[in-house]
Amino acid sequence: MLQISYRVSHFFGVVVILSISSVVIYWKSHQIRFTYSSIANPTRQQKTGIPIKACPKKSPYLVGPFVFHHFIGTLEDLNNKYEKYRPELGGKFKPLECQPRQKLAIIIPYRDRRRHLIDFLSHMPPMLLRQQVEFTIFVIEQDSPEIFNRALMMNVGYLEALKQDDYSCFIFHDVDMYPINDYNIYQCSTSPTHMAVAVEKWKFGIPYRAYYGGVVAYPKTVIEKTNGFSNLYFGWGGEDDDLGSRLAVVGLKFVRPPAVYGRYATPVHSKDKGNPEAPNRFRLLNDAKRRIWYDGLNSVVYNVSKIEKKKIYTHIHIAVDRQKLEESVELKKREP
Ligand code: BGN
Repeated sequence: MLQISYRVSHFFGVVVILSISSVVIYWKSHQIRFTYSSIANPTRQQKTGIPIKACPKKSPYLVGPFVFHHFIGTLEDLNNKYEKYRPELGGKFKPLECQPRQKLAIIIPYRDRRRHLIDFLSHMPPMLLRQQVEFTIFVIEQDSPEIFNRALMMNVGYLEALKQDDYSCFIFHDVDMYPINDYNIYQCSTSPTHMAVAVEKWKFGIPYRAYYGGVVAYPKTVIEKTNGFSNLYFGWGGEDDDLGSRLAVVGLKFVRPPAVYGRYATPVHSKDKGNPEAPNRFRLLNDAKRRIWYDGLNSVVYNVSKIEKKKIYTHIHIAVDRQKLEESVELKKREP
């Protein structure tokens, strides 16, 4: 990455100084410095183990808009591609040149989307590294045969990620949405943030004003306030609208990045045959504001069937017993 800086100098002659990582030109009273630094190469400070300075508020590596490319290759190819960034097992990536400000867990509710997952894993890390973010991608896969429950997988992802490390920021992410602007920063502010505001499949817009799906960022404190998310939406639709209702109950509003930044590419695919519409979503949504206190993190029930700490991400397999879960929510409701 080439950086150019300028300052006024007290030296009035003409001199060029060359070193391995920079060229400094003194010309009359001007000093122009060209510095080359590679994100991939650890600094001397890091090699020596001396604490490194906090990352700047704005990363110097941001390039602005960039393009989504479908990745032709395997997970093994990606493991090799990212080896130079030295992720810890389970896929924890850290900027090598500075101390990041937040620990980010990206939670992907997942079932049966291998191709999209490979594209996601190919697309995301380079952008997040340019943003100088510390992050881990958690893929939360719901086992067959129960109907898919996206918001439940978000609750599970939150709880399971916290068992691995003290993450302060959580981004809940559809596997088939790919950000295409570096300035859409993957960090949490104090407010929850709806990040997917210019989505390709809706002509780089959103389907309705209150849409709150696709990609949302939550600081840990807000998830605690809303009791996480609803456990009851089995099937497609409504669970993201439910998240929005919860925020209103605890007196919070979500924010959005400007549409030029919150842009997402989306691959074309037909509606999931394996994920039928949730027939009770209208009834659930009507009642969303009342359920927040007993339907969420405090009543969730699930079993972890497998945790796979892969080289570049963590894959957690979850078994769901719908009856047990619904009973648990009901029990919580009746608690005095
Ligand atoms: C909406 C769905 C959302 C979905 C968007 C975009 C519902 C609830 C109806 C009362 N909401 O219609 O969940 O993200 O479409 O596809 O179905």
